[in-house]
Amino acid sequence: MSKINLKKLENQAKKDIKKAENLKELNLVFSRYLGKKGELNSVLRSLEKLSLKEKAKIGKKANFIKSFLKTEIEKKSSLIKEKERVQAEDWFDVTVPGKKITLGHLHPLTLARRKVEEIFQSMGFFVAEGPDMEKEWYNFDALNIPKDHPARDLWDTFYLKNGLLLRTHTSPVQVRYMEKNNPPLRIIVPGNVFRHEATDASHEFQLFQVEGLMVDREISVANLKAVVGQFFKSFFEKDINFRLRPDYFPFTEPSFDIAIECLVCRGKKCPACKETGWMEVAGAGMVHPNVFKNSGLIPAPLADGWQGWAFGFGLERMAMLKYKINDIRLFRSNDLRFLKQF
Ligand code: FA5
Repeated sequence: MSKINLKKLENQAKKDIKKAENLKELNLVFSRYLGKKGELNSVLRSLEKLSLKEKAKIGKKANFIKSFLKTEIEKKSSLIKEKERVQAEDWFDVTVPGKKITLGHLHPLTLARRKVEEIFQSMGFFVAEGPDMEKEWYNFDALNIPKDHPARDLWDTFYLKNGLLLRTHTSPVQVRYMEKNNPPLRIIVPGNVFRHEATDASHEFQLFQVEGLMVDREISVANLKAVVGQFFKSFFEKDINFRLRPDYFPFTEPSFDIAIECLVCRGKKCPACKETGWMEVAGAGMVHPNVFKNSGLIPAPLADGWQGWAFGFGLERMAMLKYKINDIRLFRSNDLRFLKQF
């Protein structure tokens, strides 16, 4: 076999390797050129008839082509295998049922907040807002709590470097709203409040409060109790026991605390209700005349027959009772095992 024939054989083999589309075809190429009875071996066998010089020359060339083709076939084999692997991965069986997509859902406090807003809106209340960072005036002074008054100790306050503070309750929005709006008024104010206090099963340092304010002619504690009772009934979707007891707030007179019979333990006493069977959910009372005055409603509305009542309840505590949660800290723990239940 001449040199030219060897070159031709090499070129043809290269073309065949390139053409092979799968391992079966590639194996055939291998057998055809490199197999025992393959073309290269037959070249090597035919060398016997040649002179020593030619044997050495053509034999060297044939062995070189042999190892070159072997490498090329191996390369091609890896390429085919990789291609088949990718194709297998891309393969899509339309009949296989799809994976269920896990949908996000609302946080229990958002659910509770929305429910509260819906109930009060259905009773004609407007949803108002105020800033989380508040002036001392609105958080305290305007609410009849002058500087150095011991009542400020009721609210452990985070004071900010910019001269403001993180509001400790939603009551400042009573004043902000009455500055801009004339009675009759019916509002609720849901929002964050912050208190520099230690946490336990029923206390957090950041919580949601919902303020309620109604100013109208000849309204009394009886109206407050009726509205609150109706709200509880709609929120818990059943009749529940609640009580008003005398309390003290500088911005209401008289003042009350409102407690609900603990729904976590049904009054049997548990950590959520501090073993009392009752959970305090709100402070409330008739709006103090000084608050009207500080809001710019002068002369004092009382003179004209206007009265007002207000309440402020903790949304977490309401949600604890509704969903039977025995520790307030769970709400902001970001524990998915807890959150996934809602
Ligand atoms: C107030 O904040 C008054 N502004 C409420 C008010 C409004 C009274 C209008 C009169 C008129 P108090 O500090 O008691 O009051 O808080 C009201 C409610 O917020 C409590 O009954 C409780 O449900 C909730 N609350 C207060 N502090 C915490 C706390 N650290 N963790 C969880 N809930 C709290």
